[in-house]
Amino acid sequence: MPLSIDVVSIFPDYLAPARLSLVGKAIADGLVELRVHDLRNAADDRHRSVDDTPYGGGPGMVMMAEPWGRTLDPLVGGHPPAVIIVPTPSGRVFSQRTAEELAALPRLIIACGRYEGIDARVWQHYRSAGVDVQELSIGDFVLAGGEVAALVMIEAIVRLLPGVLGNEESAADDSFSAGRPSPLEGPVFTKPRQWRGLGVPEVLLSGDHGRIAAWRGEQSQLRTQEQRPDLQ
Ligand code: JBK
Repeated sequence: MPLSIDVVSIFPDYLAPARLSLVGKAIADGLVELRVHDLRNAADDRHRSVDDTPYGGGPGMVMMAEPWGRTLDPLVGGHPPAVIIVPTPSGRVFSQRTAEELAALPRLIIACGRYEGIDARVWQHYRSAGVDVQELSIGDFVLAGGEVAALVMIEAIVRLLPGVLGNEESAADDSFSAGRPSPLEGPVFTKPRQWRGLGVPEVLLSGDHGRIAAWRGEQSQLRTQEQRPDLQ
């Protein structure tokens, strides 16, 4: 069965890049079904409003519960049960482990809000109805909305699905893969052997797969120490 992904956004065109490249190929190959829904179709006034001022005051607008409820009800209803993912800077940090867990599920709904967020009762409601709602952040920085974070998560998840990567580019060696001794990949080189006076580390030309693996392990460790001492 293909992985089913429903994305809800007020900017459905923001998800267009998901039809390109690796994720686009996975869709074309029938490994992923991607549907994008315009939240404004569930608005109930002439202006198609989906937000209002925050209770308690303060800057910005908050997305109203009703359009979200109307849009999510028919998506949440199906079988097998869907998990709702909410990209938000106040969520748990999305990691390679999260991508691996989500890639094992059959149905994902990604709810893209604007920065000030969605009325919290929407998630209260679906959680009390038994839905797994996961608020996830792609990092400690501020975006204009959840759409780009949704694209990031979709790409990280879809490339892990069986049949998406060729044997050549297996996900096992990637940075952050479980099972790597150090989490970051080291430097890589390709032809030509000399470029602007710079050569390639001799070991990579040796054909000695044991020495090459050992060298890559050392480089991975150095790289991690240098760039991400927090991971050591
Ligand atoms: C951020 O997933 N995020 O990290 C995210 C989602 C929506 C808005 C944001 O500012 N950081």
